[in-house]
Amino acid sequence: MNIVTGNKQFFKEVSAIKYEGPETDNPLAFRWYNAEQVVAGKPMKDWLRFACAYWHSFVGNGADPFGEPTHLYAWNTHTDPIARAKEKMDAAFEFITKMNIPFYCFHDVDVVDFTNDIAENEKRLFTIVEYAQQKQKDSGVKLLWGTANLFSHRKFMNGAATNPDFLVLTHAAAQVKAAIDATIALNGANYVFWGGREGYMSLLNTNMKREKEHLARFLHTAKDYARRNGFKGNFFVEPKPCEPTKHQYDYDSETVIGFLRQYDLLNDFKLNIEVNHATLAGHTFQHELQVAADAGVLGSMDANRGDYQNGWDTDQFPNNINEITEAMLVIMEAGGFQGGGINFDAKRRRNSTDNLDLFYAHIGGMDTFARALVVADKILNQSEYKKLRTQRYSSYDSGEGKLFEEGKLTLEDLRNYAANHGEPNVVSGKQEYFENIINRYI
Ligand code: XLS
Ligand code: NI
Ligand code: NI
Repeated sequence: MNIVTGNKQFFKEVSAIKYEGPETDNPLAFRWYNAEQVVAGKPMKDWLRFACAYWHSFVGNGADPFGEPTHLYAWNTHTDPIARAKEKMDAAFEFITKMNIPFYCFHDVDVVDFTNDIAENEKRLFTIVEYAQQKQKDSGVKLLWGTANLFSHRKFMNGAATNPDFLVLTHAAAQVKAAIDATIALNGANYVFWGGREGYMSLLNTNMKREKEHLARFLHTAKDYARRNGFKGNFFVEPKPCEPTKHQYDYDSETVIGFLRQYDLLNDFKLNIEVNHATLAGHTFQHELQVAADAGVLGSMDANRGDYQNGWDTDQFPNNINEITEAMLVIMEAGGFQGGGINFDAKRRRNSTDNLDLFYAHIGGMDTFARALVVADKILNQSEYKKLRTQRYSSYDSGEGKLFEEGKLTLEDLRNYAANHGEPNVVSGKQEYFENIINRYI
């Protein structure tokens, strides 16, 4: 990867972040992420496929409902929107290349400000897409996915594809069309739909059936357009149960898979699973990944973590090695992501105001995943983990258990088997033993 800067350098105090190993004292180095190191037959960079999220790292300004921005970006000073967008992209590619992050992700409005004029927005987006094409070429950085922001503008307050007003739906379509065009022009690997406002605040004013049908029709229409225009990548739906709406239609992995199946979208759509969305849905992250993997739709993930003491999407950088190790077990057993990677949908805290904090945040996140990858590989290949789990189900591997799995036994057969074999033994699930295996390899 080549470091790419603009005329100005925004992160002068930092040069390339390199792997120095677990013993290093350098806080601006990787202890675990060694891009070319081979783990289970693949270099780390190919397992992990890290991406930087444009919106958190170069747009989000630290403002919260109680206070004004605290991240005062040096790349946010121009009054001309295109000049400002270009400086922001200079900063983004400087950071991404210094971090050795191979991919990035963006919403349309992250890369350039939009107006209320559709043609003007398309023009602006294409100006900055051309700029990005050059940056990608110079650096080797690629687009993991593009998306459209269908939740910030006030016109989307009652939904985008699920809005009761058809005109609003068409405005959403205009944005999605341009964002798909941008993704294709930038050779993006995937395209994401996160339905931030696709849900309801009150069922009293909502025709849920009709709204969900509109959402499905919208996804089909967008997918057909992209395919007609040569897009070969995956579409991802990103589940989240609530926030900003009270109830979102893409609640969790199971719900989204059911929806995609019902509306015949499973050939083109997979899932993008986010850690903090899983926990908001009352699941562990591992659960959401496993559900997707079992259905063959583990597309990609948004990496972050929540806060156990509150119920918001706090989007903190990941640092929980146990949680991420358990996640990597699922991802490795699934053979990796289908087309996606690990996008840091995470933001530094409001009071982490130094440029260096952006580096520390990503270094910590990347090292957590790299370490978890190494640990998970050992657990899968050196420990009893897989064997013990398989053994729990061994009664289905032969005899009547096997016949049951094959659908060859009636309810009477099962009753007779029970009557002939007496009371089942008490068999331990060994949960603590399994938990100890994880910690032993960390
Ligand atoms: C918000 C979502 C959002 C998507 C992209 O909670 O995570 O950031 O990833 O629209
Ligand atoms: Ni996300
Ligand atoms: Ni989120």
